[in-house]
Amino acid sequence: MIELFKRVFVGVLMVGFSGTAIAGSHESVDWSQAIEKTVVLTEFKTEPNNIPLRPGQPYRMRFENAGAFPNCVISEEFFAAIDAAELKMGDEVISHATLEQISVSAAGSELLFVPKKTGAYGFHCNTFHHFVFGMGGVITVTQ
Ligand SMILES: [Cu+2]
Repeated sequence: MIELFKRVFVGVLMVGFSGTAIAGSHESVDWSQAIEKTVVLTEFKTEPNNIPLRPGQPYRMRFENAGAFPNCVISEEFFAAIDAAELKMGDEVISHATLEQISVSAAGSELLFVPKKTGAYGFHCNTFHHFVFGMGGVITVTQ
């Protein structure tokens, strides 16, 4: 039990959780309709770096790390504008995630979510010097 608690606690620290669970509005979502998207992170870019999404559409977004360093996707604004149902980081699965960033190790990460609000949301990687060299982009949610 203590081991499990430690594992979950470390996972929570790694993804920068705010600690609040989202109310379960995504429980009625038909995830078989989820559109799959893949985002590949390397030094010092994110491919694609312009990601168009539709509000209300479920997505399964896979983050792959093809770089030599740990990379991440940080966007407090974007993660506040989605209903995140599940986050996988390697083998670890975290449900009902409220998050501000996703850490992407060599094992990759995957986020199941529905955009709630239209808008343009900038994101970046905070590994040392990565954003300075252009590691970031924009997620645009439009009707
Ligand atoms: Cu980076």
